[in-house]
Amino acid sequence: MDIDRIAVHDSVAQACPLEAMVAALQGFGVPVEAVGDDETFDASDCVVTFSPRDAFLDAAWVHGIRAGYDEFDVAAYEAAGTALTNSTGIHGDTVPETVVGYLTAFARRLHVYRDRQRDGDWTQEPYNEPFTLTGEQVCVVGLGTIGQGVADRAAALGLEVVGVRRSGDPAENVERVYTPDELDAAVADARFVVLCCPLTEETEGMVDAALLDEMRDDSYLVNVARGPVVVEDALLAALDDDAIAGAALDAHWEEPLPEAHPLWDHESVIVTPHVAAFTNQYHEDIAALVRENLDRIDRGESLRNRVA
Ligand code: NDP
Ligand code: 7N6
Repeated sequence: MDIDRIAVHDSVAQACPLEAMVAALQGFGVPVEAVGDDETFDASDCVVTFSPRDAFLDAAWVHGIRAGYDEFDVAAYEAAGTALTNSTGIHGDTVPETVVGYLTAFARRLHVYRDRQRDGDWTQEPYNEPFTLTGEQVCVVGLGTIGQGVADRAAALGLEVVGVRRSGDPAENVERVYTPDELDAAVADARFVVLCCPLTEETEGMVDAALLDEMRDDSYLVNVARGPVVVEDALLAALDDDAIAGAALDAHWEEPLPEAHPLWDHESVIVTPHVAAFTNQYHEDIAALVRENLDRIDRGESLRNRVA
């Protein structure tokens, strides 16, 4: 593969300023330019993008600036012979730090006090509501870059950590690793269930009414994965029926979450607008991945994070 141009698609603006991304990709010995939807591509192009476009299939290599690549048609990339790489590996601090924020808010009731602050309301939570993270159990579903980061931080805070992944292989700071067919058992004792897995045919709808029913009624669901991993109606029903205590949702079924969506008004729900990974260094993190792969191309090596 010979790369003569890095074309930065304007959809990257969904994660970082377009100009910052273009600037961060300079100096790698390949011309860089910002492009929009009217651009055409050829077999000497590398496209750096947030979202897929059919025209990218004409490029040599497409780099998605997200870890999740569920919106890309992997089979079409394979058929076209266009390399597709993703950005797994750069979210090991950002997303886990956000998850620690959710867990701490729920345990220490910070989200409730923030709501009351708007009304100058001094009301204190009932005696039995606040608890400490220490000694509670968290179940981390997906033990990759993000899941491991969550597990490490949770263990440091004194939580007992269990996890789920297909391989079932042990993971650092995780006391028991379950496989997806044991998901019921994995969530049963957890005060927090944190979804850190990709959206795939296997994980779509994984958190359904039956699984929510297996969860403790004082437990919290955290979704930093993708909205459709959770069955929307089942979650809304579980929240309305107090079958679980609350949820923190960064990933949603429709984004932006519609203005009239009932989740906005749930006191026990923290809604964030798909920002768990946001950082003012995102352009640098992506540039480092692209640079590594340009170097690999020069050395005739296979691409890191290649998914097609
Ligand atoms: P990784 O590829 O590093 O990790 C994914 C993990 O999920 C692996 O441990 C994998 O292990 C596991 N997994 C795959 N299938 C299943 C399954 N059926 N059940 C349980 N575990 C499974 O990805 P990242 O940690 O970088 O990102 C994970 C996902 O998080 C992304 O795909 C994306 O959707 C989402 N994400 C969201 C962000 C946000 O802003 N909210 C930011 C970044 C990512 P194994 O192969 O053994 O199953
Ligand atoms: C944008 C991150 C991912 O999959 O959903 C996230 O990486 C988007 C900052």
